[in-house]
Amino acid sequence: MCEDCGCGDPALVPVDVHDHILAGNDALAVHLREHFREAGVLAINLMGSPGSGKTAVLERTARLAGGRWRLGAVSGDLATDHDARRLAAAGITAATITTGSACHLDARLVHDALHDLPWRSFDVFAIENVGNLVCPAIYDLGQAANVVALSVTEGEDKPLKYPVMFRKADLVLLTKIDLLPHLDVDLGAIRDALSRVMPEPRMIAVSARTGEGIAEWLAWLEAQRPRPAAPTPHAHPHAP
Ligand SMILES: Nc1nc2c(ncn2[C@@H]2O[C@H](COP(=O)(O)OP(=O)(O)OP(=O)(O)O)[C@@H](O)[C@H]2O)c(=O)[nH]1
Ligand SMILES: [Mg+2]
Repeated sequence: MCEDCGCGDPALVPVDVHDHILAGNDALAVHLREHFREAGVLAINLMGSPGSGKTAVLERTARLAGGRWRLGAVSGDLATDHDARRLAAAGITAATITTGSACHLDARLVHDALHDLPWRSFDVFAIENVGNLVCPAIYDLGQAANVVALSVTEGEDKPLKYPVMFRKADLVLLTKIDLLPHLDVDLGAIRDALSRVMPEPRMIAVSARTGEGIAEWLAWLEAQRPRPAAPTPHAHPHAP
């Protein structure tokens, strides 16, 4: 149970109090987004079920793109710093956010974690959210894009069962596709489910184990990176 947001239970957190919490969160998220944009940092909110392969994808990303981009991350978990340690071992500058009982990250937690990170130097900053297909989708963290890791073992119907998460996704990473030969998974059914909930369905199938699809994921990240603002033309000509 998430004591912070009450997991949408109005008996625990009245609707007006919940709205107030979200409004405060959103104001701080706007502030974070502005900072990321000014510093040229691509911030990604990486969400998904527990064990869907979020950390493994980031580890693979570092192996293939570590020389090209300065990568940073925060990793949210109820307990342990396992993921931040894994990410650091892969070459990502990473910090842990320990949430205790909260089942999602919020803008305040991310903001405070940034104090311990050289975040302005990052090209790509991954916010690995707490493993959960519900609450993380509700909290804006100042990210430029939402990415949801959905593993092939979770079942084709998850986008239909957790529409809020998938409706907010800019990209779904279908993870662990090296396992497909061992499973009865209908990729068409997953694509169909995504097309019913995502406003602009976009899915990349990847395997952190074999590296399949990771190049496409990197190309997607590259396309999201902020471009430097074009110089504004002078209104008057310079004297020769
Ligand atoms: N076969 C296979 N296993 C994978 C792949 N990616 C991750 N795994 C395994 O799936 C398990 C969970 O992976 P993690 O990367 O820890 O998943 P996560 O989403 O970060 O987990 P939490 O942060 O705990 O929610 C581990 O045992 C990984 O080895 C993959 O591409 N293929
Ligand atoms: Mg993880």
